[in-house]
Amino acid sequence: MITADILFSFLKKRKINFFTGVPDSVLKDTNKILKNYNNDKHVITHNEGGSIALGAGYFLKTKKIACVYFQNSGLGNAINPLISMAHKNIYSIPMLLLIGWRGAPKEKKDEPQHIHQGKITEKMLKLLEIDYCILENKKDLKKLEKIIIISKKKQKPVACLIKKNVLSFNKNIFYKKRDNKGLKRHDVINFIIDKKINNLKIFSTTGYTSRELYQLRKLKKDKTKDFYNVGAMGHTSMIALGYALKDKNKKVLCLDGDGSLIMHMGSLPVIGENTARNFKHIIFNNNQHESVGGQKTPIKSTNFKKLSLSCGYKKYFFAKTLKQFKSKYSFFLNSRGPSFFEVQILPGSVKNLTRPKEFLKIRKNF
Ligand SMILES: Cc1ncc(C[n+]2csc(CCOP(=O)(O)OP(=O)(O)O)c2C)c(N)n1
Repeated sequence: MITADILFSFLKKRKINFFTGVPDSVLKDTNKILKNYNNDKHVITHNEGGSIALGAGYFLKTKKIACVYFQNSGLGNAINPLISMAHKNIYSIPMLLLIGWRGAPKEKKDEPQHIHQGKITEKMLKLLEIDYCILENKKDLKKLEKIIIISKKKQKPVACLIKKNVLSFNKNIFYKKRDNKGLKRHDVINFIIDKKINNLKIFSTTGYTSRELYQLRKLKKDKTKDFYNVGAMGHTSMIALGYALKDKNKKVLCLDGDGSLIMHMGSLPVIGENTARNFKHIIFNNNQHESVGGQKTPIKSTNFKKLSLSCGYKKYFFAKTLKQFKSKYSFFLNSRGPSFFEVQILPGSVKNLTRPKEFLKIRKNF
């Protein structure tokens, strides 16, 4: 184990004091430090490719290397700018990638969507010609030292892999106090389930949204089949659109999060242009990546009404209380879509949250 404080003071001594990335549960202990930095020192981006690019821009101006952090599931998003821009054959941009290693081989079993990615993470880094080290304890800082030197000398990206539970984590440090009175994601999901609308197909996004939907169905012994998009963060709406375009008799409901939505926000005009009347999009807006530690999403000035309507959605709805949601839900479902419903929620989830499993069975039954 190693604490985020030790890691950060180590990096600071090596003049690495600019951070950009996409939050990850493995690295969430770093948040207690990062949340105090302003955008001079820390920027949370929409996706991991964006973080690589931002780190490159930072280098162009400062000649200093950025620390780009993300979960290994985001390596796919990062690959394009790593290969075609930061690689030594092109602009040769040094940077340090701090990668949360879910599904690491020989570790305690992780969720299915992390297993293969975990297995191939080292191979992917090798293919990308990225030197890397594995950080497990304080002694490994020596290895980190070496790869930072390589990055500076050879002017190339290098990586440090960090497994689950290596960075110690204190939940109370940065979780906002739960406000039990406010609207929660599961209140809305609960209502949606209880409405038992026929011909409704639900697609849910990565993290707590899918887990809560799955759990609440189970608790209610409700056998309705949903599609839980546990991986492929940010792509739920496209999966739902593909289905909606081919089954106009069904209402297709995508349950999204604000972090997921902005990760691949380009999907909005695609949905708008391919006007699927039956497409209904709910975004649970809690202004944070709650599922991985509550880090802020960069959407403070985003106006989802203007955004969705300007992308071609036909209708926009808004609710911040369950009463408001209940009164608008039927209008939303029956509106001529694509329709967008922004639901402002507070953090807070169901106790002992389980996880969807048996994905092939889910696919078959869906
Ligand atoms: C490509 C990728 N990057 C990062 C993650 C880690 N991750 C899982 S859930 C999540 C947060 C999702 O945030 P949001 O959609 O706002 O939903 P909330 O957690 O607030 O319910 C993140 C960053 C991931 N699974 N995949």
